[in-house]
Amino acid sequence: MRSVVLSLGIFVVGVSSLFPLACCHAEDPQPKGFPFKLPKEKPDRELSAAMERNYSAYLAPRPEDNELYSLFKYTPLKGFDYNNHDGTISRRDPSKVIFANGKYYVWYTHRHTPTSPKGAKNCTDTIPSSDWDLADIWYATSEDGFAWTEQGVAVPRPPKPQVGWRSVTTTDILLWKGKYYLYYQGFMEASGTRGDDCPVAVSYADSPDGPWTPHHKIVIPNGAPGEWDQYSIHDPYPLVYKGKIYLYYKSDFDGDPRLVRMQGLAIADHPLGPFKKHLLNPVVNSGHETTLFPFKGGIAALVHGDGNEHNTVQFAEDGVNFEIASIVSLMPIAAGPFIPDAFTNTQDGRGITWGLSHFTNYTNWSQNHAILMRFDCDLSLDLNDPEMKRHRPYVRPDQYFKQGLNGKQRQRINEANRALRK
Ligand code: AAL
Repeated sequence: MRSVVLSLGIFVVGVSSLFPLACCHAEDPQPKGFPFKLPKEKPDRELSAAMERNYSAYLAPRPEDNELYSLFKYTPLKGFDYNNHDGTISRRDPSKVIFANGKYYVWYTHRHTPTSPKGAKNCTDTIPSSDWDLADIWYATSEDGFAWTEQGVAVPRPPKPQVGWRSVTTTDILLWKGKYYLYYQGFMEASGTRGDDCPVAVSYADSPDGPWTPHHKIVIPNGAPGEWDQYSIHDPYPLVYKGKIYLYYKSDFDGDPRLVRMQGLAIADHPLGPFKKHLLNPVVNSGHETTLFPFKGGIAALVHGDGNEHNTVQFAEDGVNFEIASIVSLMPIAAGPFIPDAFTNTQDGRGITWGLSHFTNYTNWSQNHAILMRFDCDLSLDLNDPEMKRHRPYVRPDQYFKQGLNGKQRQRINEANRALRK
C-alpha cells in the first residue's frame, strides 16, 4: 500500500512539473473565483486584461452606471418639406442646437436644385455634383425640438471668387462674448472634382437671427502639402474650453479609394483666429463627423463611422487625449446636440440628452438627398433614464436581412461549398 501511495505521489509530482499550470495538485487548491456580485470598485485581486480594463477604462463597471453609455432613440421632425423626396431638396449636417430668445435654433446645409446630385463629371453651375454641392446655410427654430419652423437662409453662397462661392455647408455655431459665429466648409470647386476639398470660413452676427457678416477669409486653412489635412477641413465644431475656442474638425486623407477619416483640433483666442492646429493631431482616430461636448472637466466625443474606434463614445480629460469610454450602437449620424454649457467655459460639463442628426440617401441614389431627424439619449450627469441604459437596441429581423449578401458573395460561398464536396 505504502509503495502504491509513493508511486502515485511520484507520478503526481512528475505530471505537475511537466504541466506546471495543471490545476489538480493537492497542495494547489482552486483559487477563489471572481465574486458573483460585480464589485462596484476594482477588487483587490489579480485581474485579467479584460477585467482590468473594465475597471480602469470606463466610468463604471456596468454600462447602466456609465454616464457615457446610452442607447439612441429617433423621431422624425415636423416642419420640413422635401418635395416628395424627389432629391431636389436636401437638409443635412445640422449644427449644435442652441437655446436663445425663448426657442431652440439649428443651422444646417440646405440644397434646393433642379435635380438630384449627378456627380462631379455631370455637374454644372446649377446641377449639383454631391448632396452638399450648390448649398447654402439655412436655419430653423422650434419650441419643443420636434416641430420646427424653417426661417430661411442664414449664410448664402458668396459671389465668386470669395471663399465658399461654389457651396457653403456643414456649419456649426459658437457664442463668444455676446456674438454668434457660424463656421462652415467653403467650397471653391464642386465636391468630387478632386476629392471633397475645402477649407473653413466663418460669418458672424449679433443675433442668432442674423444678419450674418461673412469674414470672407479662410479661417482654418488646409494643411501644408503632404500633411494629413492638406485637402479638406470638414465639420468645423467649436466649443469654449479652458478659456479658448477649441475647434474640432475632420479630414479625409490617404487618398481615394481607401480614405481615412480622423479628427483634429485647432485652438484660438479669438473666433476669427488665428487658429493653431494641435501638435498631436489627429486627436481622434475615427469618426466621420464631429460631435463633442464638455463633460466633467474634459471633452466627450460621439465617434460614429470610419476608423477602428467607430461606434464609441470617447472622453479626453484634457480635450486632447481621447480614450474609449463606451461602445454603443445605432449612433446618430452627423449629430448636432443641444449642449447648454457648450460656450460657458465650464469645468463641470453636464452632458447631452438630445439633438438633431441626419440620414443620408433617404430614398435611393437617383433621388439622393438627406433629411434631418431628432435623436434622444442619456449621456447626461443630470438625467437618469434606465430605458436609455439598456444594453442594446432591438433591431427587427427584416433590418438584419436587408444587410444581405450580394451575388458575388453568394457565388464565392457556393464555390467554397462545391470545392469541399469534391
Ligand atoms: C458630411 C461631412 C462633410 C463632408 C460631407 C458634407 O457628412 O463630413 O459635410 O464634406 O459629408
